[in-house]
Amino acid sequence: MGHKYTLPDLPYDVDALEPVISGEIMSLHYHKHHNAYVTNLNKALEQYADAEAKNDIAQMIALQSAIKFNGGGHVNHSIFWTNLAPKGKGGGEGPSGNLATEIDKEFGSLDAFIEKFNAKTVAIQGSGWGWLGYNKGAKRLEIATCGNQDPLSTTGLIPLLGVDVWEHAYYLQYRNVRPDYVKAIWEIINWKNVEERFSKAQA
Ligand code: MN3
Repeated sequence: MGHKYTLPDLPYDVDALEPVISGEIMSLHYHKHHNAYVTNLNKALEQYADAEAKNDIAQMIALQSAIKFNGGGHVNHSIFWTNLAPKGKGGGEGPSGNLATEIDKEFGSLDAFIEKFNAKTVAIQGSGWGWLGYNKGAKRLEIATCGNQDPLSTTGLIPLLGVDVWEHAYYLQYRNVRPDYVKAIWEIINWKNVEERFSKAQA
């Protein structure tokens, strides 16, 4: 049997992102939702290995949507937790260096980037994610959105910063008002983490 995926440690306490994201939301989101993606990913991969051992291609194909959904959920949330930081511990402190320069070059300013990112992310129909990604071929930053748990890798971009707009990410606190959640989240974005991802993506 291959590698078992595990729930990564949360880099802060569940209530550390308050008041932007409540401890109740974080606790459910991490311990229940992310944990379920990990459990179901491992289950699907185990079934896939069985099907592969039996040369059962029809079953292998049938399992691909479960691998995409749960594997995507695991990949996306593992990035998302590190993209966030408590206020006073880096949260919302703004990009610097090369990343700041590239954001200005691509979008005009940080505020213009945030405005564009929020508009696209708020407009996602149903569940999904808004992303800042790096297009390595074109050497450019791009804003993209993905439905469901499709990881950004399905678009060819390298993920730098993701915002989860599934209702489980905000509904208990922001109810149906997704724009308020997406507006507030910039107060806890861990730009240091985004910069590290940008450096690695360019290497
Ligand atoms: Mn989520």
